[in-house]
Amino acid sequence: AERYNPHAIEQKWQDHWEKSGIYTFDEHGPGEKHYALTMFPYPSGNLHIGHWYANVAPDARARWMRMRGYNVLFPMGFDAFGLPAENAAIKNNLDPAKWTYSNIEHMTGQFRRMGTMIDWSRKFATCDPEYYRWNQWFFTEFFRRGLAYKKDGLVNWCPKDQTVLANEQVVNGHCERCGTAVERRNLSQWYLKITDYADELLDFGSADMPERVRLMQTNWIGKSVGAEVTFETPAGPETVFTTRPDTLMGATFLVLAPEHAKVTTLTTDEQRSEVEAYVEAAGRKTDVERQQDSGDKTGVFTGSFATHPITGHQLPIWVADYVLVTYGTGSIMAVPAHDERDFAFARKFGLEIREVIRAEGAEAMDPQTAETSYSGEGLIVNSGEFDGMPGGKASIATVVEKLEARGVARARTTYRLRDWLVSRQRYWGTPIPIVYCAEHGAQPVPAEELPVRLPESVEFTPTGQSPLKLNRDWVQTTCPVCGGPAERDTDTMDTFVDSSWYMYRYLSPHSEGHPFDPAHAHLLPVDLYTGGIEHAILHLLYSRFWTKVMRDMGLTTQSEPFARLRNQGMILGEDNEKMSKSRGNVVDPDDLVREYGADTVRTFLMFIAPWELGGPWDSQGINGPAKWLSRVWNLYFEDKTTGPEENITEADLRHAVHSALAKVNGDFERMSFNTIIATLMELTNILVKAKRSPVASTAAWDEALGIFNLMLAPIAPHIAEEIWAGRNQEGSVHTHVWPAVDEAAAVRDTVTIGVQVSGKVRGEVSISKTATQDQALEAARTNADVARFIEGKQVVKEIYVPGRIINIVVKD
Ligand code: ANZ
Repeated sequence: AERYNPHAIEQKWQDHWEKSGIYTFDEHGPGEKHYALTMFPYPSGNLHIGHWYANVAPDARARWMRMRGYNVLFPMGFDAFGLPAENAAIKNNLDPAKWTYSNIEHMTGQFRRMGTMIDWSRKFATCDPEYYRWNQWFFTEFFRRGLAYKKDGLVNWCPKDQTVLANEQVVNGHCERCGTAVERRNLSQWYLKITDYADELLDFGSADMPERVRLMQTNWIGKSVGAEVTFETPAGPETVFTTRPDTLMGATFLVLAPEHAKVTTLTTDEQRSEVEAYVEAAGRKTDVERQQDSGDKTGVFTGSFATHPITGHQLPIWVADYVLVTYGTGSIMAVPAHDERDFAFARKFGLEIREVIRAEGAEAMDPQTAETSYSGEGLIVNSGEFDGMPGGKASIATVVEKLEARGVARARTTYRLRDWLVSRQRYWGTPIPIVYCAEHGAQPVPAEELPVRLPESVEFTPTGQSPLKLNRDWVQTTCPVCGGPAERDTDTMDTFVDSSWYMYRYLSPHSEGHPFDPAHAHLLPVDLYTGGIEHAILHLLYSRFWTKVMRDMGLTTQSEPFARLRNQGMILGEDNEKMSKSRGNVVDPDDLVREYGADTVRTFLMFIAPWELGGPWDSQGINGPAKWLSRVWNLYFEDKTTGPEENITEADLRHAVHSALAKVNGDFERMSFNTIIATLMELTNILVKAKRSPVASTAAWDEALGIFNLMLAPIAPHIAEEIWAGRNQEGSVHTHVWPAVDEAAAVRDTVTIGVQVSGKVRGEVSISKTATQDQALEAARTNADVARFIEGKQVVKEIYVPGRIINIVVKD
């Protein structure tokens, strides 16, 4: 018989599947719906090993779900707007659209060679005007609902990419994409009002997401419960936000952010030059630099004082850049005894430290010698009527109530989350569908005029202004209200808008009347969403927000887009470093497919590590799965196998097959792919032996080959299909129903235990769990492997430890 040659079969089956359309999803098909989605790629040009890793395991799982009778939607598209296309255009003078679509074409071919069950009839790219038209439609709907607004303000500016960035795209003060230090600029930009949904976004409801993802989102939203307290100052009342109103009596000074509006009025003439110099220097630092706790605290005195609302004490007002203008009210009451930053600041500038919270049983704090603040909850001290109450969360409500009655405070909750800045000064994105009329201001482009298409010929050199601005013909338009002259907004949308709702578009990718056809809403939500942990905050938070707005618009009844989320790990280079061209440790999946075939690459990527962990590439390791699939091939296509005659019984064989099947089911459910492959490999060993046993002429053998073929199908779809055809089965293995576990065969009343002869393991016997000592020893003595070592010798002792071991001690 022929040897296993993946190249002789893979392309053939891929063509066949495409022609027969077995992967085309039919929303009216039988079975419960199951929507499985893997995050769509950016069309950078090539699928790398990470794409394979991210896609093959979810593909195997989707196939398993389908064979189990679910009606599985498993689509794919391309997240096609963004800077790389534009940068390629600038560098190589290429049309970004041509560059993008040719990459998509190439990558679609690579996906096909992976042998996935993706329904390509649903493919779209977010740069298709038929797609981004709906970004624009959503934008105008958000605008009408007050959820999109334009605002002047300090924004993050990347000097290299020459565009504004959302807060989420700034990592440690640097551009997430290119690593350049981010600057601050004052610009008028569009924002989406995600803060309206802050509280709801903290509630994950039924959405099953990994704990760390929920934690990252929760921290990003940063809800703080506390109070606003008002202090009188020479520039009028100043309100601060605090999470510890119970420490009010310990407030010994106020601090304003350098950009705070009252800084100028509060600064006395004497302090003016010092304060101005400080404010200017602070303007050159990023928020992150300012908040770095390692840094020495800096600040200046304004020369003015505030009145403490309870004691009437005069508290000095300082300016310091550890207070951010964008959080709370941009000013704080400093409580050095109980806040670390305030403590460091007070120590440095010799300001008063006053203890008002004490740990139970602790000594009083000595403000002269104390080395740190105490930020625990403790008990309230030195605070008049509040003394003896527990501090912190336990007393916030009571303390605030009492202060409220005196008219000095009120309860307040703040969020770290900011509205989503969506304007970008680049070309390759969705034009913002707003026109400006001298008389009617900002007006949304009417739905029937959408899409506002990107003009095709533009000058790309990034100037810091949108390239669209230079195209006067495109910019000049008419006002939808009065028909008079008007100008278009020349910015494009953040590409995260595109990915915030794409999972809906797959339901009806060609719908011209809706972003998605409501008739298909029963396919929602996505049942299993898979992708990288790097999207734990931005993409997931944005798409959860988008879904809630869509729900409020009446487009869906769902509040969460994804019922279950799972993240794969990363495949590193063989050197345990991240793969990168500069390190020279990149593994190209195309090369691997040419050498080993797609089925082996698929199998190896599922076998190499627990899927959610990932791990280093192993160029030797891939030979294991390659050899395994050859053995599998021989099992079915070789007439005889060489090796000694074996004695596997029908019961043994059925037990092996059905217990493996039960294990594989459980592992697919919990997405433990490496253990699925391990189980199938073990089962192969047994099948190879069974083929050399009399059992190979029984019905149990036929059943074993049939079930194994089906179990192989999700993992290695091409070889499984070839085996299916080779066994003269009808149709495709991939549309066949998954086998049922025979529970009686899967659980067994026999155990396999080792047999030692004089302490050395010589063989194994399968015996009933309830076997007597005599029966067990008899089975051991007659076992061929064991018999050889006791023949002609004198048995001096026999030991049987039920369920564990038999030891036969002999003497010559
Ligand atoms: C007095 C106080 C006493 C505070 C104390 C803390 C401990 P989170 O939990 O992150 O919300 N704060 C308020 N606005 C600020 C700003 N714009 N920039 C920097 N810090 C600011 O933090 C809330 C606490 O951070 C507030 O509670 C305030 O300090 C400070 F024993 O007020 B606290």
